[in-house]
Amino acid sequence: MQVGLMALSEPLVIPELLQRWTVVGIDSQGHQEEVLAGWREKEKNDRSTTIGQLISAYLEKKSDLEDHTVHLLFSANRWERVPLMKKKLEEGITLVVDRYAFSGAAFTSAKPGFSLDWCMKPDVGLPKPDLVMFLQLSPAEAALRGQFGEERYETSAFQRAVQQQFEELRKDSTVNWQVIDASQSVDDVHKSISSHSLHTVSAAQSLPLGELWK
Ligand code: FDM
Repeated sequence: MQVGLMALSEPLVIPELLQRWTVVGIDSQGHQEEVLAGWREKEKNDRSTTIGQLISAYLEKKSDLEDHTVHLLFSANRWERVPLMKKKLEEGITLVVDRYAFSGAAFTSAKPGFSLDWCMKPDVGLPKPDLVMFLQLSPAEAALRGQFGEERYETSAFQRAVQQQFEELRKDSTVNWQVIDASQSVDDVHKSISSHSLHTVSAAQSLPLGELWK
């Protein structure tokens, strides 16, 4: 059984890279690859679940939600996809998951009054990624890449606080974190992601699916 599952927790989205990411070339090893991004598949108009729609409206500032509530909704939105994720993993499909529980913990714990420990709790036991890639970019370089949009959380001060929380999360040696230098060219970033991915997919074949943060 192949249990490759990766989460891409990036401080800033690089659209060209995400496009390439979906064609990372896992097929050349005879494996299938599939993107399962839950509510985030807005490019594909997939806001299929009720919870996903609540989160989207909140991020687009069309509605307000209490901070603990939105945190738990993000987590619930992952849990509601777990049966499907497990089914696909059992079929031998490698899942590439954008953000996942790591963004959940980093973003909420960057808000005043939230501990990282509390923020991680609702996601304890989710399918554990075999690899988590963090695309590292300095705030100065990130600023050159493009402007923030209108969505909630898209301010430099908040993103800096989020980055600090990611640094805390990365200290956890039970998760296979790999930091990718995102200041390289798109080609080089792609090569690096591709090589980590292929290595992990092949190593994960003989491993059972783990439980996150347990
Ligand atoms: N985000 C994302 C959270 O606050 N919690 C979560 O659990 C997840 C998955 O939502 F600012 C935040 C991160 C980001 C916003 O995500 C929308 P995208 O990937 O930028 O669309």
